Amino acid sequence: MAKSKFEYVRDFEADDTCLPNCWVVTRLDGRNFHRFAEQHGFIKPNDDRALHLMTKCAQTVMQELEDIVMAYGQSDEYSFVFKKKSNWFKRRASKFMTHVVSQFASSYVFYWKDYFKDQPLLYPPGFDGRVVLYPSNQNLKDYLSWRQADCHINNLYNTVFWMLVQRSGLTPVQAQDRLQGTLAGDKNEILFSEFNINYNNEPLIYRKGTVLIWQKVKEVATKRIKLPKETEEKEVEVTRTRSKAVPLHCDIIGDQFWEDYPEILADS
Ligand code: DGT
Ligand code: MG
Ligand code: MG
Ligand code: MG
Ligand code: MG
Repeated sequence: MAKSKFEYVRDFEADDTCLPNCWVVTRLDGRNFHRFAEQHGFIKPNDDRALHLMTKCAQTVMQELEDIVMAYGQSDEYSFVFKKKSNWFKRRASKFMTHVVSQFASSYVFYWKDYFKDQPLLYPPGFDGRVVLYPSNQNLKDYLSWRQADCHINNLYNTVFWMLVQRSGLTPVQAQDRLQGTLAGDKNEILFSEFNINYNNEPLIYRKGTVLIWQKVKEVATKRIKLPKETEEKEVEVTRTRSKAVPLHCDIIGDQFWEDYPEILADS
């Protein structure tokens, strides 16, 4: 078919192909979730409903899209790691980013009521997205370590901050002043001596965030089948193995995680 005279406008599309052989990381983050959390009555500092909904959306992204080897999430953010050799949409950054973010955002709305039973969704949430390329395994591990260290730093701060406000009756400004210039050790000490809390016993999901990796899981389902010599249908149990994006709340900064799951960084 002949091309129209308008066809030339295609050439204005910028090439955004991701460099070959690099890990493609897409990170999304909730837009103005400070306000969103406030308006929807999120429990401070950690709301299990919100954290589990984020993970459900991330599992949906991993299951629906191609080539994601793992994901890591905390607070209102999730990072997805596409395999180095991925050629999904010819490695176009805009495709990686928009498919991840739109699938995640629609899932957030779709699954909202499963997690926030009697809290209606008051307005449509949004998420930003970015794509970053990491050429070496060490760069990728350092990226993920950076996000998990961020989770730890923020969670330790928030845990003490909300204890000072909710238990000691400090105003947010007073709590902020009290924590000004304190180191991690000081915060641990405040938690222990004033609130009898050993930070290391706080739930792992809050301290470490959530890692999603592919695992083979056995599923048992009941099926109705008709056996050859029988007239009636019968219910039988069938087991099948399926790959699922399974959540872990473990350390990913040390070597242990990467030794336990070598297939994540393995090529192809
Ligand atoms: P942004 O990302 O620049 O559009 O702005 P925000 O407000 O989303 O800021 P961000 O992403 O740096 O911080 C995440 C906010 O989400 C933070 O204000 C606390 C809130 N948030 C996330 N998870 C929870 C939670 O489980 N409970 C509560 N109460 N708030 C949460
Ligand atoms: Mg945000
Ligand atoms: Mg921000
Ligand atoms: Mg955030
Ligand atoms: Mg189309």
